Amino acid sequence: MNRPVMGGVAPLNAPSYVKQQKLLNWVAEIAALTKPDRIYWCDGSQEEYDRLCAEMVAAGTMKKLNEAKRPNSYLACSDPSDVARVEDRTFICSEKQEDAGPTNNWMAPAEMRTTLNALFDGCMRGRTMYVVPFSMGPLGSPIAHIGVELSDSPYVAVNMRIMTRMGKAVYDVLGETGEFVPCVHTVGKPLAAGEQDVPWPCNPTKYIVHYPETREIWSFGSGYGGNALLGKKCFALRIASTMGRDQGWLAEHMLILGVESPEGKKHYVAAAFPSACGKTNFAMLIPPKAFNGWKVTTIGDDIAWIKPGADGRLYAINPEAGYFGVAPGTNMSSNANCMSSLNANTIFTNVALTDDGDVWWEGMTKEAPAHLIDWQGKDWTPESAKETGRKAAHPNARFTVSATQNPVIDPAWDDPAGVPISAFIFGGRRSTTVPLVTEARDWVEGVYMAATMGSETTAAAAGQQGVVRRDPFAMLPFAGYNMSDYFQHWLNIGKKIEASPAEQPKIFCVNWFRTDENGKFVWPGFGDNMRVLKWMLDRIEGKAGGVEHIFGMTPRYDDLKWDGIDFTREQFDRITSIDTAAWEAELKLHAELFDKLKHNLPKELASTKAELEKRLAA
Ligand code: SAT
Ligand code: MN
Repeated sequence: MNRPVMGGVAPLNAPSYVKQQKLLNWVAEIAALTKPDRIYWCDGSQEEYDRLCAEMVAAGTMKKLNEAKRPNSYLACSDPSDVARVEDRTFICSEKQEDAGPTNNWMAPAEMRTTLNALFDGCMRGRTMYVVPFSMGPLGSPIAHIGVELSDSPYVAVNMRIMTRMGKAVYDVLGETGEFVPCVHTVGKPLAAGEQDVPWPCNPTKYIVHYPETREIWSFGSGYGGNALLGKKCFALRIASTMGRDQGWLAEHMLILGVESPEGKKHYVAAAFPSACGKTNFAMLIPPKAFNGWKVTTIGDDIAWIKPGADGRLYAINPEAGYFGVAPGTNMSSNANCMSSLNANTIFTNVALTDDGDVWWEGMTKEAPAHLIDWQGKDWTPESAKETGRKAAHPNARFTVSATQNPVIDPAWDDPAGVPISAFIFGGRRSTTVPLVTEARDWVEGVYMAATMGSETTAAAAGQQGVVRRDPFAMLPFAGYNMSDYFQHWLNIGKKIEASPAEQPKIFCVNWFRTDENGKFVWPGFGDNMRVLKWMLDRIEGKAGGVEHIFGMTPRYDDLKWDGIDFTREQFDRITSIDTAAWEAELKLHAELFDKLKHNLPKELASTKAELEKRLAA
């Protein structure tokens, strides 16, 4: 191995096509701090991807899957301590604490820099530092932005190639003076000379740090998902939301889908749900048979960047180029489009390995294979699982796959201009209280609904699962600044588009997750969500009725199309009924949230709440 002499600095090795001095200086500076053995500049080519994957197979980080069953695909299994985003280790280090707000962890930037400098000093010893240039959004789009991630994880480099527009071409857009968001990532496990590496290096100490004023990201100690693929939650949501606040646009935790009627009328809608609540499934929805002629197409499954256009409408792009989706529960009936996307060229993380070199996860098939190697490398059988309750795949197991493999990708998904948004949908995971679908009477009421959204927690984040927490706009772990200021920003955008002659998007709130007395979901969800989507489109076009209740407008049973499903009025009442006592309790939780967010809370939200309370009491 070609190591620098003790105490020496690895040569910069920059390719001649990198023309920006500021970038070169920064890479040299980070290398001087982190002291990698080598610096490698990623060009984003297929050859490079294949080579890095082969190196990880040799190192034991990944397994190559059976080429006949799952061509060009790999399985990576993480350290059992590194399986999800770590929200309690995520920091927004703005100069002023009030700019991070009460929902974010905060530390003064100077103090955090001191802490991180000590941790990053020599953290890449014995490793290669990969220079990963990427564009969030179509290269050169006026809505897109560039980042460069320096990481000592080859797993990060290959995942970034799928999840973003990564490679050489980014330097052409960057030129000599273009702006980029600097992202520094380390698994935090330097190697001493001759020390044998482990398959998934990481560190029990973790820091996911954002400096919004200088637009920097520093991540220490984790190799997993949003902790390490810094284009995703760190850049595209936390840093981008602050850019959006300053520049008049929105960075949102939203899927974007296109829906076309049999008559050929097309709308785009953006929908916010917390992590692991079905965004990928909704974005690839297959309408029920009775909806013959309706077509749903995907722009994105997780993140939307939205800017007001010259015509007063809101235009959205998907800043990502791939999907990092939850595998468990994905199957041919829940999401056939997703399943066929995963046929080849996919990286799986923390799913189980079959005896014939393929993958399996809970819910993939009704019956589990007779024998598997589980995500922790142990033998697994359905019988042993019954005894121990051990899952074959981790509940937050993921696939990484290019968006271009999605059979229902929207033709405009890569359009630099973005697509116009006709509606926003906000949804949480709630077993009670919140009805199937509600239309806000106006923008402010819609912002109120989104701001007060609650959801039961999932395996996407480390911590307790199934507890209801307020998750405003599904952005609780992702807003890069004060949540009340974020609400105000939404109200401001509303005022701006209201002043234009263009039609304003409608806002809806949905809940697919209400349960019966046995804890079973009442609503079938998945493809049948098309029934709700169609009602929304009919509302947009002024073609459907509904009934007003204390909280907004909901469809009556006969306002939905029920062909091809046996869903009774009784069942419908069950998931649309407003339980006054439950809503009184719910409003107390809204009050708690507003009390927590009282600094800069927009007064429109307090008055909307007062109106709600009045209607509830009447
Ligand atoms: O790990 S990620 O943050 O990318 C996934 C998620 O929480 O949605
Ligand atoms: Mn997400």
